[in-house]
Amino acid sequence: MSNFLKKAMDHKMSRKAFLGWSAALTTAAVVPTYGLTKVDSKVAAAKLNQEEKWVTAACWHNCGGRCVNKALVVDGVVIRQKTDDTHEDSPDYPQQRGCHRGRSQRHQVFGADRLKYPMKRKHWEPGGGKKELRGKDEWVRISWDEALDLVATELKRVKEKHGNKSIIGTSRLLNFYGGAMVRWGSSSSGAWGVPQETMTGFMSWKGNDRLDWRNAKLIVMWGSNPTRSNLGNPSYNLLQAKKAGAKFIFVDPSVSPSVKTLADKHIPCRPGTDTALLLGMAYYMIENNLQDQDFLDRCTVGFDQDHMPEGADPKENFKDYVLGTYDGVPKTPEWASEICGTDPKVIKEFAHEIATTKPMIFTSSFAPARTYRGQQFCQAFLTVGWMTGNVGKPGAGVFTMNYASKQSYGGKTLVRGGGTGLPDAVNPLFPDATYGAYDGYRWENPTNLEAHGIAYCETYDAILNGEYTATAGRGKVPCDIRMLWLVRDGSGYNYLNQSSDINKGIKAFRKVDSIITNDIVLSTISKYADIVLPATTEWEKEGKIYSGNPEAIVITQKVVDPLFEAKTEEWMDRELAKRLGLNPAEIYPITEKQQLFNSLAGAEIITEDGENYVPLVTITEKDIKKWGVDGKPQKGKISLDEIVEQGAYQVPRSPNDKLGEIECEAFVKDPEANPIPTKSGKFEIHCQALVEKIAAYGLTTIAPIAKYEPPMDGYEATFSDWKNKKKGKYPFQLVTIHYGRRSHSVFDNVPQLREAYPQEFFMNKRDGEALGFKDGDTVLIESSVGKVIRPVALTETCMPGVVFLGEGAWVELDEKTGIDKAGATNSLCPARLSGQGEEPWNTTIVRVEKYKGEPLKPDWQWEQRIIF
Ligand SMILES: Nc1nc2c(c(=O)[nH]1)N[C@H]1C(S)=C(S)[C@@H](COP(=O)(O)OP(=O)(O)OC[C@H]3O[C@@H](n4cnc5c(=O)[nH]c(N)nc54)[C@H](O)[C@@H]3O)O[C@H]1N2
Ligand SMILES: Nc1nc2c(c(=O)[nH]1)N[C@H]1C(S)=C(S)[C@@H](COP(=O)(O)OP(=O)(O)OC[C@H]3O[C@@H](n4cnc5c(=O)[nH]c(N)nc54)[C@H](O)[C@@H]3O)O[C@H]1N2
Ligand SMILES: [Mo]
Repeated sequence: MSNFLKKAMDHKMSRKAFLGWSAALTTAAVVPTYGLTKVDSKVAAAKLNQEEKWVTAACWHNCGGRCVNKALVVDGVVIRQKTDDTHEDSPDYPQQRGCHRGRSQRHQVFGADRLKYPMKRKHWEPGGGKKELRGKDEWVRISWDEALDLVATELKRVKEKHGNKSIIGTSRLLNFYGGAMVRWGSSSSGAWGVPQETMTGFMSWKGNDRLDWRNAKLIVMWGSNPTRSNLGNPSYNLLQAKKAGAKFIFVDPSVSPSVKTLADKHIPCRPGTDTALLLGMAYYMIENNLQDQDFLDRCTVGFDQDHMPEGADPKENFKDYVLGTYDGVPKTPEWASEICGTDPKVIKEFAHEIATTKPMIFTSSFAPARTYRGQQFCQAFLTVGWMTGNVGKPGAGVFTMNYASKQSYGGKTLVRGGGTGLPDAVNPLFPDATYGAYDGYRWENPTNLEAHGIAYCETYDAILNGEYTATAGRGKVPCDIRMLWLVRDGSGYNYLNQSSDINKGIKAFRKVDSIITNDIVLSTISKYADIVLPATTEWEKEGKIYSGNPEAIVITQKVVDPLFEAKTEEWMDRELAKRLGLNPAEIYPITEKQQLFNSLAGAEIITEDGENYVPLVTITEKDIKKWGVDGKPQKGKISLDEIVEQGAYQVPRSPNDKLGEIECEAFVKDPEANPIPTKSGKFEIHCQALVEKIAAYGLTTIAPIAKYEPPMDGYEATFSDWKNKKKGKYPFQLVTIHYGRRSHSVFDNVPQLREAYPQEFFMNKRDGEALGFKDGDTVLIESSVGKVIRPVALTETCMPGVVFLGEGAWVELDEKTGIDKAGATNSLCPARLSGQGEEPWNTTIVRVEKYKGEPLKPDWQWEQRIIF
């Protein structure tokens, strides 16, 4: 056994863990995997002689990767994991290999801290019951019947007494039961959604096809860290572009792992100040007449006064704003430098380089847009990108990467799964949000007067104070939230751990009558809930088709039978439906098996000429009979048995194939003949639709062109006296990165991953030393809303004045001191209302000092949350 594993195992032998473990051995038919590492190796060897089978096992969490994960099952026990070996690996046709998290999946599925039984908070009773004990009450094991009866009765009571609007939640079942209030906003892509949609006309904007990235001479990656947050193939694909000759420039407040592996140049920029940097670059380009004027004139509106969209004030053009013609403030590189911290010489060189190197890919991730009034960054980024004319051509592109795994892909979807056949279930209280819409991307039409929802950052205040901001000019509206329905239906929750201001969140959680969750572990939301229903993981369910990048789909299989008393969400919904007087067959008219079959039957692959889609899977009468489903035989490229056995289908690529695509090529060649779906038919540097849509949300306003306005809690706010540069109460800017240990909060409980990625607080060495810190010291980090302690890692990789903490650690709050020792970033980030409801995490300010209490023990040595 490796030292690493040994260490990771040791602490599991704590008494509590051991007890949980023996319980598992006696009550479960299935022996959790990691137990085998404790078992004599001869036993394992003997097991190997039994029937063994590799199955494709889901890796279902929200990192975006969707890599191939395989589990070796012997006698119902998973004894090993591996990743994609369905074909030889090559840069053109790479394997879909999983990461350290995917390969730790079995430690999660079979962890000693898996939820085993339905349970109830000891003092909860319908309507409340010592609500202040949420998060610290005892848990009582209850039967499924009792749990379902309690949940159904309470749901009925709340609906009848207070109405559907007193429930916040999204689930298929609720949609059939009158619906519920939705939380809306943007937790993931920050402010990107609306600017992208209104300025480019497309809800989602892709880059050119992956293989075309190798034609780029320069690739700018603005605020993105693919080596950490796009596991799977993106970094590998980017490396191919580098090998083919592309130069990489990263703009980031840290020398991230991606900077170390890919960058030729690193441009430091303070968080939330990117707009200033971009404006400084625009100034240099305009001053030296380096912008692609032909492209701007033909394909955009709003750059200068001669090319304004209809009805706009000519004075509101971008060029004159940059030059300071009307406001008297030229946005020179020197002006920018004071704000963003980048040397003016570096700004000029960078601007020169992007303006003169063609073709260039100019791409950004989401992090810089997860800032207060983040729209301004998106506006400035697109505008400066368009000033270089790098659109619609090989090796070029100006775009945000649309979710992690798509980074480095772009182009057409080459293979895709079909629908499950489950009919849509519309939430009557929020008709725009269909069932299954992912929480993190909810920016539906804000002018819909029938939509009843609360912005993420206003939810806790709404619960505590009884009013919220309704969109479309409805202003403040009273509300009386009684129930939180955190019963998962395929998406995350964005509560407590994952949404701004955990401390306020806990207060809000302690106000409502009841909180119901289903979960696989006692995650933060479940810890503070009343009734927790144990759910099967995806390893214990009928398979599904997963897609990540556009070239491959993964077809998973059931790996093991449900552990302990875990049940599927669908089973729970059906059982609850019966108790609520609903018809389960109406909610789920088809079985899970049929749903998988439908997605396989509906799977499509692109034709070799890249023009059409044809069925992927061949299905025979015999298959239909064997599966016991409804269906029709069809002809495809691969048999049903084969695709399930293979577990993945990937379209082979070669540089000469016809499957590539240059995004927006036709438009750029002839914009008049091929207008894009914006109001003007062109890219809108000046965009009235953006102004109006943001105004409709009713939170903050935005100018029609990119302007820098100091964000709330940005760099400027770290000073008490900006002019004399005197620092204030919270002198540091905090960035909350996506971290290697986890996919958000998921996997944070896995000790092996805890050890591999300690939850350190990163800070510039000189900053730390000035405060008297030594590397590894436990430090106290404090914001206006909370306190955290963590070991400090002093490093040259952080920009001075900027500190970093990985988001997603499971909060461990000591209520006496108000200190969270786990280092959950949302213990520190205040909830603020901005633009389209984007959570402005990366504009947060903090102070740091030496912690006077006991130094922290490494968290992989902490006790796990084992209940029964
Ligand atoms: N390991 C892991 N991977 C993940 C996830 C995960 O939880 N864990 N989550 C997935 C999901 S859902 C998403 S949305 C994506 C998120 O992907 P990203 O948004 O790309 O990830 P982050 O780590 O937040 O930030 C990327 C880089 O931006 C820099 N940055 C932060 N703020 C600013 C800023 O204001 N300006 C500039 N110029 N740079 C800034 C950070 O230092 C970091 O190096 O990741 C996905 N991948
Ligand atoms: N400060 C800060 N906060 C952030 C971010 C940031 O950059 N900074 N990033 C944000 C981003 S980009 C995103 S996308 C959100 C994500 O926010 P969430 O979607 O809330 O995060 P997850 O941790 O993925 O939540 C998944 C939940 O589902 C449960 N779960 C996992 N598997 C199963 C299962 O099989 N069945 C059931 N029933 N439950 C399961 C887990 O225990 C967990 O409670 O976080 C956001 N939060
Ligand atoms: Mo996300």
